[in-house]
Amino acid sequence: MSVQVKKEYVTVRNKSFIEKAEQLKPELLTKVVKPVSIVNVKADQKAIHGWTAEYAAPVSELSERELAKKDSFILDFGDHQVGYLSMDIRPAGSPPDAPLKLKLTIGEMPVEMAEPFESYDGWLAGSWLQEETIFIDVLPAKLELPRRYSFRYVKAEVLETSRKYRVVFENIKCNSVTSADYQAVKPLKYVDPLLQKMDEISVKTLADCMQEVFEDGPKRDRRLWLGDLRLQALANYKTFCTNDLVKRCLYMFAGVPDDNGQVAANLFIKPELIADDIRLFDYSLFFVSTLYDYYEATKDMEALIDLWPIALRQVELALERLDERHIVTDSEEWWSFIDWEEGLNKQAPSQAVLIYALKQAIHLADALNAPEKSMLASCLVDIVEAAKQFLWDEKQQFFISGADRQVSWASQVWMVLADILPKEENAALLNRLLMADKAVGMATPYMYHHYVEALLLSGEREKAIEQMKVYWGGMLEDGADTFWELYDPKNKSFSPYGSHLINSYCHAWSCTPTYLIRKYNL
Ligand code: RAM
Repeated sequence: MSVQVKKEYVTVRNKSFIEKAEQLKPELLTKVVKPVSIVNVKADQKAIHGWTAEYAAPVSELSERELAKKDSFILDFGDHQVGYLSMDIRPAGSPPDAPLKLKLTIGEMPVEMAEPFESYDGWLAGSWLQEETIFIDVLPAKLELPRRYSFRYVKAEVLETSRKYRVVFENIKCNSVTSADYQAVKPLKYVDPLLQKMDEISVKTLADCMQEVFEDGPKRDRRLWLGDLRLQALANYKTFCTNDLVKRCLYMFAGVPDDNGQVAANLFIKPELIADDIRLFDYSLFFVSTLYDYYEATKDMEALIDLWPIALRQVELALERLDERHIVTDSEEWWSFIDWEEGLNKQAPSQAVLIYALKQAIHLADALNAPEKSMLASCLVDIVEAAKQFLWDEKQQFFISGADRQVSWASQVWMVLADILPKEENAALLNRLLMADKAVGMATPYMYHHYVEALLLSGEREKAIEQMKVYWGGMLEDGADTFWELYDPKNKSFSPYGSHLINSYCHAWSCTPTYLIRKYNL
């Protein structure tokens, strides 16, 4: 699967929105973190990706180790870090008569320490893999790496010294950065230790993704995606309450729409605010959802007045995609995200996302007393009716999607979230889904989040908790320090990008257990 970008978009820059976003730029909080031990990474069939990190020696031993050519060590920082690495390197033996050639490999998971990055053959740029080859002419030296890394492990390999000198590494540390303030998070009062742990790791995942914007993943893609932002914002309202960061991100999307008024699916922040040339049907609509959730959390009327026209425009554009039956038009290219599940048809889940966002738009229009409210309400009736008439298969008792009448988890889950059937029917639909052997499945924590929330909204609380324990609990059992971008309990090396090496192991859209636990008092 790959992303094809066909169209060139003209960005319209709204200076006042961009300026507002700039004024809301957060201060980054820093903390010095030191490694906790030297480890060996060993092959282990039972471990995730077949590799495990094992304690080898205390870090203090490093200052006694003189490393020559081909020597190496791996450090474990004990937990996931996002920040800047530095270390002191001094020579031992004769005066250094040649430069030191040093290779550093920085990774979130043991597998990144074990499998050479040269073996990577996926379709995303291999430059996301974190490594450095450094030449140092003058020793002793203080090495301060300029790039920000996302990691738990650091491998140092001495590629060249000379026969006459060796090197000693000392004072290795990470200056970790985040815009999240842990002081603001209320401790949980729950007794279930697994839910407690899940909450903790979700909060850590969110914090590590909170930088100058809500990044999707601090290792990759390090940028602002609307679909991820929506879930991060929900988790944020229950934890850090850094509501201005959500506001900043909303103004950023609103600051650089295209000349048709559509917001981009994702933004680059540097060297200046740039809209990427990806448009996604569902992500654009999530501008409405994110604004709705922000307004519900803050009642910030000024922001709502500013941003409503952009939100409304996303709905109008989505409505333009409806056919004469009021059904969202399906197409081949990457037009709606929904999930990374291979072969997933996006039509029915996108229809449901439209219904979901349209309902929120109507609430916002109501809060604003906006004249568009009645137009939106009458569209909603047509679109819901159409979904029931054309996307419901009476015989199978499932929603179907696309010309091949595909039955998928995504379609059923999103139709439940769209809330077009009575609660008991939603619950029955989700229960039937559990028995359906041919339904197209789910690939990401992003989709699992929606599944769990659909269960909760249908009154299936115990099942929701059970699913969370299996899914996010499974990541914990597999050693997650922060929750991952991808996790398929049946195929743990799954990557939509062609290699598990490039997957992100601290990913925004995986941070929602804290939201689910705290919102629904699980
Ligand atoms: C991937 C990332 C990102 C997501 C997009 C659609 O690039 O995981 O978080 O929003 O896909």
